[in-house]
Amino acid sequence: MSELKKCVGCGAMLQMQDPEAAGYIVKEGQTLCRRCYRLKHYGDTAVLKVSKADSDEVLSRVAKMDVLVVYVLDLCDVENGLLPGLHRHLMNKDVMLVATKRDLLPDTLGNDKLLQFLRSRLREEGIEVKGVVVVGDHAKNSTGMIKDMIHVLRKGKDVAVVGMANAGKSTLLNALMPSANLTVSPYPHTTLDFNPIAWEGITVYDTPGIKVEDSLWEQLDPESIKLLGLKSAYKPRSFQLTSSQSFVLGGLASVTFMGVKEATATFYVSDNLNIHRTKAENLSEYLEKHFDELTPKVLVEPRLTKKFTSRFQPYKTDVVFGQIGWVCIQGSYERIDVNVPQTVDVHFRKAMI
Ligand SMILES: Nc1nc2c(ncn2[C@@H]2O[C@H](COP(=O)(O)OP(=O)(O)OP(=O)(O)O)[C@@H](O)[C@H]2O)c(=O)[nH]1
Ligand SMILES: [Mg+2]
Repeated sequence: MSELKKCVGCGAMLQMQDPEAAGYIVKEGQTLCRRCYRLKHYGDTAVLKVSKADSDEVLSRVAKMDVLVVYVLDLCDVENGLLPGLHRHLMNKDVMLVATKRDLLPDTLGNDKLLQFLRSRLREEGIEVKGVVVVGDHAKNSTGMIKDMIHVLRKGKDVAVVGMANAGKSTLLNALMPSANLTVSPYPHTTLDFNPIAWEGITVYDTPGIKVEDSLWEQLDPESIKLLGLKSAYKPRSFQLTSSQSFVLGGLASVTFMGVKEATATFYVSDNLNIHRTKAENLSEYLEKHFDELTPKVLVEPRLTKKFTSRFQPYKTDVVFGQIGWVCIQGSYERIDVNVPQTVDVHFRKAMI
Protein backbone atom coordinates (compact mmCIF):
# COMPACT_ATOMS: atom_id res chain seq x y z
CA MET A 1 0.00 0.00 0.00
CA SER A 2 1.40 3.39 -0.97
CA GLU A 3 0.67 5.24 2.25
CA LEU A 4 -0.42 4.13 5.74
CA LYS A 5 -4.08 4.88 6.30
CA LYS A 6 -6.54 4.25 9.09
CA CYS A 7 -9.90 2.53 8.86
CA VAL A 8 -12.56 5.26 8.90
CA GLY A 9 -14.75 3.08 11.14
CA CYS A 10 -12.46 1.88 13.95
CA GLY A 11 -9.17 3.77 13.53
CA ALA A 12 -7.05 0.60 13.00
CA MET A 13 -4.16 0.85 10.54
CA LEU A 14 -5.31 -0.62 7.23
CA GLN A 15 -3.36 -3.66 6.08
CA MET A 16 -3.64 -6.41 3.45
CA GLN A 17 -1.44 -9.08 5.06
CA ASP A 18 -3.35 -10.69 7.93
CA PRO A 19 -7.12 -11.36 7.56
CA GLU A 20 -7.39 -12.15 11.30
CA ALA A 21 -5.79 -8.90 12.48
CA ALA A 22 -7.31 -5.43 12.84
CA GLY A 23 -7.56 -3.17 9.81
CA TYR A 24 -7.67 -5.91 7.15
CA ILE A 25 -8.84 -4.86 3.67
CA VAL A 26 -9.13 -6.99 0.55
CA LYS A 27 -8.49 -4.33 -2.08
CA GLU A 28 -6.33 -1.25 -2.16
CA GLY A 29 -8.36 1.94 -1.85
CA GLN A 30 -10.89 0.49 0.60
CA THR A 31 -11.38 2.79 3.58
CA LEU A 32 -13.41 0.53 5.88
CA CYS A 33 -11.78 -2.62 7.27
CA ARG A 34 -13.42 -6.02 6.95
CA ARG A 35 -14.22 -6.17 10.67
CA CYS A 36 -16.09 -2.85 10.57
CA TYR A 37 -17.89 -3.90 7.39
CA ARG A 38 -19.06 -7.10 9.02
CA LEU A 39 -20.03 -5.41 12.29
CA LYS A 40 -21.99 -2.73 10.43
CA HIS A 41 -23.75 -4.89 7.90
CA TYR A 42 -24.17 -8.26 9.59
CA GLY A 43 -23.70 -7.51 13.31
CA ASP A 44 -21.07 -10.26 13.08
CA THR A 45 -19.70 -10.83 16.59
CA ALA A 46 -17.07 -13.38 15.54
CA VAL A 47 -14.97 -10.45 14.32
CA LEU A 48 -14.75 -8.88 17.78
CA LYS A 49 -11.80 -10.99 18.87
CA VAL A 50 -8.95 -8.86 17.46
CA SER A 51 -6.67 -7.47 20.14
CA LYS A 52 -8.09 -4.51 22.03
CA ALA A 53 -6.34 -1.27 22.86
CA ASP A 54 -4.70 -1.02 26.25
CA SER A 55 -6.66 1.36 28.50
CA ASP A 56 -3.63 2.83 30.28
CA GLU A 57 -2.02 3.50 26.93
CA VAL A 58 -5.15 5.28 25.69
CA LEU A 59 -5.14 7.57 28.72
CA SER A 60 -1.42 8.25 28.57
CA ARG A 61 -1.63 9.08 24.86
CA VAL A 62 -4.44 11.55 25.56
CA ALA A 63 -2.41 12.97 28.45
CA LYS A 64 0.36 13.89 26.01
CA MET A 65 -2.01 15.67 23.58
CA ASP A 66 -2.93 19.36 23.73
CA VAL A 67 -6.70 18.85 23.67
CA LEU A 68 -10.02 19.51 25.32
CA VAL A 69 -11.23 16.15 26.65
CA VAL A 70 -14.88 15.37 25.97
CA TYR A 71 -15.51 12.63 28.52
CA VAL A 72 -18.45 10.40 27.58
CA LEU A 73 -20.31 8.81 30.47
CA ASP A 74 -22.97 6.13 29.98
CA LEU A 75 -25.87 6.97 32.32
CA CYS A 76 -26.58 3.25 32.62
CA ASP A 77 -23.01 2.65 33.86
CA VAL A 78 -22.15 5.77 35.87
CA GLU A 79 -20.24 3.94 38.60
CA ASN A 80 -17.72 2.31 36.25
CA GLY A 81 -17.55 5.48 34.16
CA LEU A 82 -16.44 7.75 37.00
CA LEU A 83 -12.82 6.77 36.72
CA PRO A 84 -10.88 7.40 39.94
CA GLY A 85 -7.93 9.71 39.36
CA LEU A 86 -9.28 10.89 36.00
CA HIS A 87 -7.53 14.27 36.22
CA ARG A 88 -4.24 12.66 37.18
CA HIS A 89 -4.52 10.32 34.18
CA LEU A 90 -5.29 13.24 31.90
CA MET A 91 -2.64 15.62 33.31
CA ASN A 92 -5.33 18.05 34.52
CA LYS A 93 -6.72 18.82 31.08
CA ASP A 94 -10.04 20.61 30.82
CA VAL A 95 -12.86 18.07 30.75
CA MET A 96 -16.35 18.50 29.33
CA LEU A 97 -18.79 15.77 30.31
CA VAL A 98 -21.35 14.31 27.92
CA ALA A 99 -23.69 11.87 29.69
CA THR A 100 -25.32 9.56 27.15
CA LYS A 101 -28.33 7.20 26.91
CA ARG A 102 -30.75 9.46 28.80
CA ASP A 103 -33.55 7.79 26.80
CA LEU A 104 -32.90 4.53 28.69
CA LEU A 105 -33.68 6.07 32.08
CA PRO A 106 -37.34 6.35 33.08
CA ASP A 107 -39.10 9.65 32.27
CA THR A 108 -40.10 9.89 35.92
CA LEU A 109 -36.52 10.96 36.67
CA GLY A 110 -36.53 14.73 36.05
CA ASN A 111 -33.57 16.41 34.35
CA ASP A 112 -32.85 18.62 37.35
CA LYS A 113 -32.67 15.64 39.67
CA LEU A 114 -30.46 13.77 37.21
CA LEU A 115 -28.04 16.70 36.93
CA GLN A 116 -27.98 17.06 40.71
CA PHE A 117 -27.16 13.33 41.01
CA LEU A 118 -24.36 13.61 38.43
CA ARG A 119 -22.82 16.71 39.98
CA SER A 120 -22.87 15.14 43.42
CA ARG A 121 -21.25 11.89 42.18
CA LEU A 122 -18.60 13.91 40.30
CA ARG A 123 -17.87 15.91 43.45
CA GLU A 124 -17.59 12.74 45.54
CA GLU A 125 -15.08 11.29 43.05
CA GLY A 126 -13.10 14.55 42.87
CA ILE A 127 -13.81 15.01 39.16
CA GLU A 128 -14.08 18.63 38.08
CA VAL A 129 -15.75 19.32 34.74
CA LYS A 130 -16.05 22.59 32.82
CA GLY A 131 -19.48 21.73 31.43
CA VAL A 132 -22.10 18.96 31.49
CA VAL A 133 -24.53 17.94 28.74
CA VAL A 134 -27.04 15.13 29.07
CA VAL A 135 -28.09 13.46 25.80
CA GLY A 136 -30.34 10.62 24.72
CA ASP A 137 -31.57 9.11 21.47
CA HIS A 138 -28.01 8.78 20.15
CA ALA A 139 -27.37 12.52 20.67
CA LYS A 140 -29.39 13.34 17.55
CA ASN A 141 -31.28 16.27 19.07
CA SER A 142 -28.47 17.81 21.08
CA THR A 143 -25.78 18.46 18.48
CA GLY A 144 -26.19 22.27 18.47
CA MET A 145 -25.78 22.52 22.23
CA ILE A 146 -22.76 20.17 22.29
CA LYS A 147 -21.01 21.98 19.41
CA ASP A 148 -21.50 25.35 21.09
CA MET A 149 -20.09 24.07 24.38
CA ILE A 150 -17.09 22.44 22.68
CA HIS A 151 -16.24 25.66 20.84
CA VAL A 152 -16.49 27.72 24.04
CA LEU A 153 -14.36 25.32 26.07
CA ARG A 154 -11.68 24.18 23.64
CA LYS A 155 -9.74 27.47 23.68
CA GLY A 156 -8.08 26.91 20.32
CA LYS A 157 -7.28 23.25 21.02
CA ASP A 158 -8.24 20.03 19.27
CA VAL A 159 -10.68 17.64 20.94
CA ALA A 160 -10.31 14.03 22.17
CA VAL A 161 -13.45 12.05 22.95
CA VAL A 162 -12.66 9.65 25.78
CA GLY A 163 -14.64 7.25 27.96
CA MET A 164 -15.46 3.69 28.94
CA ALA A 165 -15.94 1.09 26.24
CA ASN A 166 -19.49 1.21 24.90
CA ALA A 167 -20.26 4.60 26.46
CA GLY A 168 -21.40 6.01 23.09
CA LYS A 169 -18.32 7.99 21.97
CA SER A 170 -18.47 7.03 18.30
CA THR A 171 -22.26 7.44 18.26
CA LEU A 172 -21.86 10.97 19.62
CA LEU A 173 -19.27 11.86 16.97
CA ASN A 174 -21.41 10.45 14.14
CA ALA A 175 -24.23 12.71 15.33
CA LEU A 176 -21.96 15.78 15.60
CA MET A 177 -20.15 15.27 12.31
CA PRO A 178 -22.27 14.18 9.36
CA SER A 179 -19.07 13.37 7.44
CA ALA A 180 -18.02 10.77 10.07
CA ASN A 181 -18.64 7.11 9.36
CA LEU A 182 -17.50 5.64 12.69
CA THR A 183 -18.41 2.07 13.48
CA VAL A 184 -20.86 1.68 16.34
CA SER A 185 -21.97 -1.57 17.93
CA PRO A 186 -23.68 -2.84 21.10
CA TYR A 187 -20.44 -4.63 22.09
CA PRO A 188 -17.56 -3.03 23.98
CA HIS A 189 -14.24 -2.30 22.17
CA THR A 190 -15.59 -1.46 18.75
CA THR A 191 -13.14 1.41 18.18
CA LEU A 192 -9.61 -0.01 18.09
CA ASP A 193 -7.28 2.97 17.73
CA PHE A 194 -7.18 6.76 17.78
CA ASN A 195 -9.23 7.97 14.84
CA PRO A 196 -8.64 11.61 13.81
CA ILE A 197 -11.47 13.39 12.01
CA ALA A 198 -11.23 16.86 10.46
CA TRP A 199 -14.10 19.00 11.71
CA GLU A 200 -14.79 22.72 11.48
CA GLY A 201 -11.09 23.59 11.15
CA ILE A 202 -9.89 21.38 14.02
CA THR A 203 -9.13 17.69 14.57
CA VAL A 204 -11.45 15.59 16.73
CA TYR A 205 -10.17 12.21 17.89
CA ASP A 206 -12.39 9.21 18.49
CA THR A 207 -10.56 6.89 20.90
CA PRO A 208 -10.79 3.23 21.97
CA GLY A 209 -12.97 2.64 25.04
CA ILE A 210 -11.35 2.26 28.44
CA LYS A 211 -11.77 -1.18 29.95
CA VAL A 212 -12.99 -1.83 33.50
CA GLU A 213 -11.71 -5.35 34.15
CA ASP A 214 -14.08 -6.11 37.01
CA SER A 215 -17.22 -4.90 35.27
CA LEU A 216 -19.81 -7.63 34.64
CA TRP A 217 -20.26 -6.30 31.10
CA GLU A 218 -16.61 -6.96 30.19
CA GLN A 219 -16.95 -10.58 31.22
CA LEU A 220 -20.01 -11.60 29.25
CA ASP A 221 -20.13 -13.25 25.84
CA PRO A 222 -21.58 -11.19 22.93
CA GLU A 223 -24.95 -13.04 22.99
CA SER A 224 -25.47 -12.20 26.67
CA ILE A 225 -24.47 -8.58 26.06
CA LYS A 226 -27.03 -8.37 23.30
CA LEU A 227 -29.66 -10.01 25.48
CA LEU A 228 -29.07 -7.73 28.47
CA GLY A 229 -28.55 -4.49 26.52
CA LEU A 230 -31.55 -2.19 26.64
CA LYS A 231 -33.50 -1.41 23.48
CA SER A 232 -35.80 0.99 25.29
CA ALA A 233 -36.04 2.56 28.75
CA TYR A 234 -35.75 0.44 31.89
CA LYS A 235 -39.09 -0.94 33.01
CA PRO A 236 -38.63 -1.01 36.77
CA ARG A 237 -39.74 -4.20 38.56
CA SER A 238 -40.76 -3.65 42.21
CA PHE A 239 -41.07 -6.17 45.03
CA GLN A 240 -42.62 -5.49 48.45
CA LEU A 241 -40.63 -7.10 51.28
CA THR A 242 -41.84 -7.89 54.79
CA SER A 243 -39.05 -10.31 55.80
CA SER A 244 -35.47 -11.15 54.78
CA GLN A 245 -35.45 -11.92 51.07
CA SER A 246 -32.96 -12.90 48.39
CA PHE A 247 -33.05 -12.24 44.66
CA VAL A 248 -30.97 -14.09 42.07
CA LEU A 249 -30.25 -12.20 38.83
CA GLY A 250 -29.84 -14.78 36.05
CA GLY A 251 -26.57 -16.56 36.89
CA LEU A 252 -24.77 -13.27 37.55
CA ALA A 253 -25.48 -12.15 41.10
CA SER A 254 -27.59 -12.60 44.20
CA VAL A 255 -28.69 -9.83 46.52
CA THR A 256 -30.13 -10.43 50.00
CA PHE A 257 -31.89 -7.90 52.21
CA MET A 258 -31.49 -9.04 55.84
CA GLY A 259 -33.55 -8.01 58.85
CA VAL A 260 -36.33 -6.48 56.77
CA LYS A 261 -39.38 -5.05 58.54
CA GLU A 262 -40.86 -3.37 55.54
CA ALA A 263 -39.10 -2.36 52.33
CA THR A 264 -39.44 -2.01 48.57
CA ALA A 265 -36.81 -3.32 46.19
CA THR A 266 -37.01 -1.94 42.65
CA PHE A 267 -34.87 -3.50 39.93
CA TYR A 268 -33.65 -1.49 36.92
CA VAL A 269 -32.37 -4.25 34.63
CA SER A 270 -33.23 -5.64 31.20
CA ASP A 271 -36.59 -7.44 30.89
CA ASN A 272 -34.54 -10.37 29.60
CA LEU A 273 -32.77 -10.84 32.91
CA ASN A 274 -34.65 -13.31 35.07
CA ILE A 275 -35.11 -12.23 38.70
CA HIS A 276 -35.76 -15.16 41.03
CA ARG A 277 -37.10 -14.32 44.49
CA THR A 278 -36.61 -16.61 47.48
CA LYS A 279 -36.52 -16.46 51.27
CA ALA A 280 -33.05 -15.50 52.48
CA GLU A 281 -32.66 -18.78 54.40
CA ASN A 282 -33.30 -20.76 51.19
CA LEU A 283 -30.73 -18.96 48.99
CA SER A 284 -27.81 -21.37 49.46
CA GLU A 285 -29.97 -24.41 48.81
CA TYR A 286 -31.50 -22.77 45.71
CA LEU A 287 -28.08 -21.93 44.27
CA GLU A 288 -26.69 -25.39 45.06
CA LYS A 289 -29.56 -27.06 43.22
CA HIS A 290 -30.04 -24.69 40.30
CA PHE A 291 -26.86 -22.69 39.63
CA ASP A 292 -25.76 -24.87 36.71
CA GLU A 293 -28.94 -24.19 34.77
CA LEU A 294 -29.04 -20.41 35.41
CA THR A 295 -28.28 -18.02 32.51
CA PRO A 296 -26.50 -15.85 31.61
CA LYS A 297 -23.20 -16.37 33.40
CA VAL A 298 -19.78 -14.74 33.13
CA LEU A 299 -17.31 -16.69 31.00
CA VAL A 300 -14.66 -17.34 33.65
CA GLU A 301 -15.25 -18.60 37.23
CA PRO A 302 -18.99 -17.92 37.24
CA ARG A 303 -19.72 -19.12 40.82
CA LEU A 304 -21.03 -16.36 43.09
CA THR A 305 -18.21 -16.56 45.62
CA LYS A 306 -17.34 -12.88 46.20
CA LYS A 307 -19.34 -11.06 48.84
CA PHE A 308 -20.11 -7.36 49.32
CA THR A 309 -22.01 -6.06 52.35
CA SER A 310 -23.59 -2.74 53.26
CA ARG A 311 -25.24 -1.74 56.54
CA PHE A 312 -28.63 -0.04 56.54
CA GLN A 313 -28.47 3.50 55.12
CA PRO A 314 -31.10 6.06 56.11
CA TYR A 315 -31.67 6.99 52.46
CA LYS A 316 -32.77 5.18 49.31
CA THR A 317 -29.78 3.09 48.23
CA ASP A 318 -28.81 1.58 44.87
CA VAL A 319 -26.84 -1.64 44.60
CA VAL A 320 -25.20 -1.30 41.18
CA PHE A 321 -24.14 -4.21 38.94
CA GLY A 322 -22.36 -2.01 36.35
CA GLN A 323 -24.01 -1.83 32.96
CA ILE A 324 -26.38 -4.69 33.86
CA GLY A 325 -28.36 -2.24 36.01
CA TRP A 326 -29.15 -1.81 39.70
CA VAL A 327 -31.64 -2.44 42.48
CA CYS A 328 -32.93 0.42 44.60
CA ILE A 329 -33.89 -0.43 48.21
CA GLN A 330 -36.05 1.80 50.34
CA GLY A 331 -37.48 1.05 53.78
CA SER A 332 -36.46 -0.66 56.95
CA TYR A 333 -33.79 -3.38 56.81
CA GLU A 334 -30.52 -4.17 58.61
CA ARG A 335 -28.05 -5.24 55.94
CA ILE A 336 -27.55 -5.86 52.23
CA ASP A 337 -25.46 -8.87 51.15
CA VAL A 338 -24.43 -9.21 47.52
CA ASN A 339 -22.75 -12.21 45.91
CA VAL A 340 -21.07 -12.04 42.51
CA PRO A 341 -18.28 -13.94 40.68
CA GLN A 342 -14.73 -13.44 42.09
CA THR A 343 -13.71 -11.18 39.22
CA VAL A 344 -16.62 -8.74 39.48
CA ASP A 345 -17.23 -5.56 41.52
CA VAL A 346 -20.48 -4.01 42.73
CA HIS A 347 -21.09 -0.47 43.99
CA PHE A 348 -23.44 1.01 46.57
CA ARG A 349 -24.64 4.60 46.13
CA LYS A 350 -27.38 7.04 47.07
CA ALA A 351 -30.29 6.30 44.77
CA MET A 352 -30.20 7.82 41.30
CA ILE A 353 -33.97 7.70 40.84
N1 LIG B 1 -30.38 4.09 23.68
C1 LIG B 1 -29.23 4.71 23.40
N2 LIG B 1 -28.18 3.98 22.97
C2 LIG B 1 -27.04 4.63 22.68
C3 LIG B 1 -26.90 6.03 22.81
N3 LIG B 1 -25.62 6.36 22.48
C4 LIG B 1 -25.03 5.20 22.14
N4 LIG B 1 -25.87 4.16 22.23
C5 LIG B 1 -25.60 2.74 21.95
O1 LIG B 1 -24.50 2.33 22.75
C6 LIG B 1 -23.75 1.31 22.08
C7 LIG B 1 -22.28 1.69 22.05
O2 LIG B 1 -22.11 2.82 21.22
P1 LIG B 1 -20.69 3.19 20.58
O3 LIG B 1 -20.84 4.54 19.96
O4 LIG B 1 -20.19 2.08 19.74
O5 LIG B 1 -19.82 3.31 21.91
P2 LIG B 1 -18.27 3.64 22.05
O6 LIG B 1 -18.11 4.44 23.30
O7 LIG B 1 -17.76 4.26 20.80
O8 LIG B 1 -17.70 2.20 22.28
P3 LIG B 1 -16.18 1.62 22.03
O9 LIG B 1 -15.75 2.03 20.66
O10 LIG B 1 -16.38 0.17 22.15
O11 LIG B 1 -15.36 2.20 23.11
C8 LIG B 1 -24.39 1.19 20.69
O12 LIG B 1 -25.28 0.10 20.69
C9 LIG B 1 -25.14 2.51 20.52
O13 LIG B 1 -26.25 2.41 19.65
C10 LIG B 1 -28.04 6.78 23.29
O14 LIG B 1 -28.02 8.01 23.46
N5 LIG B 1 -29.17 6.06 23.56
MG1 LIG C 1 -16.28 3.65 19.52
